[in-house]
Amino acid sequence: SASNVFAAVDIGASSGRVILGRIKDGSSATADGSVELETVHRFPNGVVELPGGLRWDFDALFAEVLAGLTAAGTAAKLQDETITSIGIDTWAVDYGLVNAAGELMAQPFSYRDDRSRAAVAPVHRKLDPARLYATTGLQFLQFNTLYQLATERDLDGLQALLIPDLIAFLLTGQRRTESTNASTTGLFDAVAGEWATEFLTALGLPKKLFPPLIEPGETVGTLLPEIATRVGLPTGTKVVAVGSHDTASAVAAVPAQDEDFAYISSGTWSLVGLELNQPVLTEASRAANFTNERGVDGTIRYLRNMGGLWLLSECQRTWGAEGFTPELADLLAAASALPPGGPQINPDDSAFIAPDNMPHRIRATVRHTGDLLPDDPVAITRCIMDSLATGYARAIADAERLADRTVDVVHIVGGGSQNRLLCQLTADTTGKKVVAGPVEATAVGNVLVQARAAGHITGGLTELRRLVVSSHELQTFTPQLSRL
Ligand code: ADP
Ligand code: LRH
Repeated sequence: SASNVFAAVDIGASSGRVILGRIKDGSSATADGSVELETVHRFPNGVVELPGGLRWDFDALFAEVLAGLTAAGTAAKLQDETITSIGIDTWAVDYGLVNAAGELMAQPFSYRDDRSRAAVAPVHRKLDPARLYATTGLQFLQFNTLYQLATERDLDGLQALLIPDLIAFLLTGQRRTESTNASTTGLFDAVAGEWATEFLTALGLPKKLFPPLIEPGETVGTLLPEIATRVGLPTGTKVVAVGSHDTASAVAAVPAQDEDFAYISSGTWSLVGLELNQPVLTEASRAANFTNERGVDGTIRYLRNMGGLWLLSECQRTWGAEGFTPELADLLAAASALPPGGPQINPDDSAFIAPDNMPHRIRATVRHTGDLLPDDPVAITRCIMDSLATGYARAIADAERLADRTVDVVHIVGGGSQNRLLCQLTADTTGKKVVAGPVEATAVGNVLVQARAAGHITGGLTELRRLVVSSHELQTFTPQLSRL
């Protein structure tokens, strides 16, 4: 029974999965190592309208995690294998409040809930945005954790556990804050790699609101006996910290080799940027709304958090409610056939954050600019793709300028890497080669960090990425000048 098998729990805003990752010949000496994925459990996710706001159905998600781990154990047993460890990643910024007894006080709010918007001005009166940026390097988004926390009434005796940390806590009983995700709170010092305690104090937040930091690769703990029994895994099974911010895991698995690359993690959101060794904390960077999030191995994910395929999935939800349910592939094929040069929107418009009749809001925004977008799903789909591709090109050009870099290739990973129209338009708007895939980069990054912690891989991100390249079929798109 080999111990080269790892379970990745990866929950995005639109869906979650539990994946078994197997490392074959991963030592850096062998060039032909590989990482193979087996998806053992999949489930939908989305915000739910509950009394008091937009929240995540965390109890349901945790039940899916347990079901997924059970399925993982069963799949491993079938191959006479033992799962070495479990890694967890989810979307960033959101948290659950837990009391001293370890009880979750309420289902966690979603960052799409509007309540944090009103907290922005009061927070900025206490902490000037320029000062916040100079320390945290975090792009302003109205839902960053610090604004959400500013809406809480009474935090006495409570701790805030970011979503992956909350899952790890329920599995192991151990409270930690994984550092890549901590970097999305607005309360984390990007240079020191520590909590910016002075900001917690300035906002009147308890000093110990968050549990101590843990780095990707360190062990959180082992499964609680009752959990191990419930999912049928050995009690000694470890939970290992990975890049628990899904974007950190995705970037760790970008199949880049030696080239200067940009990446786009394309899913519900589009995370567009560069990997750097040092944060860029300049006023120009702040003005351009670039973030310096922490990556695996202390790297900086210098990126812009842009609107993403939420724009399309929300349209699909509205059309579905109206009885129009085309296959995504058909919709994209029809949109590809439309001529270029149609109307565009700003995907970052805060008007698009909440879930509510997206086609109408997109058309209203276009009308506002004096243009016209027909009430036609194909035209609306094309408008979204053109707008995203334009935004991607602008973000990459801005990142190159602000970080003083030039990139040769753009890697697109995540669900959006399957969208050929979007990939081609991105090649056209950037004028750069686009390499698409892997779709499951996040789970791959999650598995690779665990495998390295277990000693199956040695080296840094370059060595991890070598395994991604050798294990995945990637698609290349070259700029077509005729489309410009
Ligand atoms: P998240 O992690 O934010 O939940 P994903 O990375 O799973 O998001 O990406 C989901 C998106 O990927 C969907 O909204 C959809 O637009 C896109 N997608 C999924 N499957 C396909 C496909 N077969 N072709 C084109 N796009 C796809
Ligand atoms: C993508 C993501 C992104 C965050 C957003 C809240 O899933 O983690 O990096 O900014 O969700």
